[in-house]
Amino acid sequence: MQVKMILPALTEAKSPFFRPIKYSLFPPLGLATLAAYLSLDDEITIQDEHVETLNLDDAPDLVVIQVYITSARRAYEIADHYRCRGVFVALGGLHVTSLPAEATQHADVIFLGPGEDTWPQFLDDFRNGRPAPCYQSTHRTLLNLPPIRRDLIKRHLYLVPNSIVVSRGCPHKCDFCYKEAFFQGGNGFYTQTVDDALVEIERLPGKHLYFLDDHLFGNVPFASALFDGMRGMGRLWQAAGTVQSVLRPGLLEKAVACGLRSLFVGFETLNPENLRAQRKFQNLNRDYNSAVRRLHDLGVMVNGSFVFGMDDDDETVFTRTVEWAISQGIETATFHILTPYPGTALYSRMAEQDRLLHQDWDLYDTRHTVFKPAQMTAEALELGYWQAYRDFYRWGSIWHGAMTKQDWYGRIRHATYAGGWKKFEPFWDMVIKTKRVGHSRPFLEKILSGFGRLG
Ligand code: B12
Ligand code: SF4
Repeated sequence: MQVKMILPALTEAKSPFFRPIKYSLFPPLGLATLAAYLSLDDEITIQDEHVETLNLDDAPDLVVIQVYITSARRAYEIADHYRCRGVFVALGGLHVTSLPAEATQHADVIFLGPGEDTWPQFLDDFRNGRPAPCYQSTHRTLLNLPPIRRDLIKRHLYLVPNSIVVSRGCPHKCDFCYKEAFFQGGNGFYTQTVDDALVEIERLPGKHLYFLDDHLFGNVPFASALFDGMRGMGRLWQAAGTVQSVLRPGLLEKAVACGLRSLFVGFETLNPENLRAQRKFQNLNRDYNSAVRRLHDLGVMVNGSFVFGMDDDDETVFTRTVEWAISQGIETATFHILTPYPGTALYSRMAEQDRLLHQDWDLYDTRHTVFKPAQMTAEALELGYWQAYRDFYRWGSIWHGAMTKQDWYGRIRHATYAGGWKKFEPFWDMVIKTKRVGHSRPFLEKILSGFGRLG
């Protein structure tokens, strides 16, 4: 059977603000995970429109498309194209799960939730000639998974080909997060066995890893055993974690001992009222300054994530947040405009309050205001968002942040990491055009390792 798996480009990836490097980081891990359930006799291709031009001139037996909210338009276009050619089209992913009635108009079959239980069931049904129109995941497990088909990934096109997830979901329930909608009808947080996770890590060549888990530290016994098992593997890795997990004594130290060198931390807001309103209780009453200090003292760089536009935010939020981040020496920051994704508690609340401005999913990209903010205009929210990026990444700010580090190694590491991410766009464009993104990985590893001083 010929199977084509497609990750369509997100709309913003085609916009004038497109930063190619952001979309050349990670390969389509979800599709490679699903490919593992196909047979070795099947002819499978995975195409990622962020890094290659799609060839749509074929007529495989089955087309599989992963749909994110801002790739929905493009995904449906590709799906319609193949269906016109008589090809059977399967759609799945976050957006399909949020809005099945919309997706089903463009598909022969849709999948709601994670695919590990429903996808193999569908493949049996499809081969037997009686596929159902919709499969809803209920039985959630990562036990006995077939090995991810990493051989189908074009590694050289990505800066971080070694992306990995060893859990799914998260134990928390923030109102704005996709998680509750996606995992509806079953377990919302579960992990692999530690042994299986270690085997998957062993399969990855080189040093660098990026854990894409929503919350790698969410199950403490699991994370602790995983970090023990990774000790001595010689890895350098990055991941995402909460403020709470950073402050927990012991676990962070274990992570650092096995190679954690940079962490994405969801600070989201400096305002406790906002945290309460979004039910982000795990961040309440946590000392953000101590969390950053703990990470830095252990040699871990911080990518702080912040959301603007919650109901307690007025126009002072941008400057206050940026100044705090710079004063703490946070190396990189990711800012977002609050975005009510369909299916989330936040979306229902905004709809009830009649505050949604439109349902143009292309603009639900966390760069546009899609709802009526409580204490500023929609325009002010967007302007403030862009200003925050400019203010945080100007050379003066980078220098200021770098000077919070204790020695020159730390300062140079800070400046090269922050500058490398946001200031060297022409360089990244050139390496992407010449398909040499992978060649930049040793440079990334050098910075993460503090130029060799942190192992
Ligand atoms: C990598 C990543 C990206 C990459 C995506 C490209 C890529 N190569 O995958 C990049 C950097 C481009 C990116 C960008 C953004 N991202 Co992002 N990203 C992720 C991340 C960290 C990992 C994705 C992943 O690989 N997961 C692991 C694999 C195994 O799971 P999966 O891809 O979901 O696939 C499974 C299922 O979805 C399902 N499935 C998927 N497709 C199909 C198809 C079929 C037919 C079937 C059967 C099943 C199926 O089965 C798979 C196996 O279970 C997730 C968080 C997370 N942990 O998932 C956030 C996440 C997807 N991103 C998010 C956000 C907010 C964004 C941005 C808006 C951020 C920003 N401001 O720039 C943008 C735009 C995305 C958008 N919504 O339009 C949110 C999504 C919110 C939403 N409702 O869309 C997430 C969930 C993070 C979060 N906790 O909020 N992101
Ligand atoms: S902690 Fe992060 S991943 Fe977990 S529910 Fe909240 S926003 Fe979602």
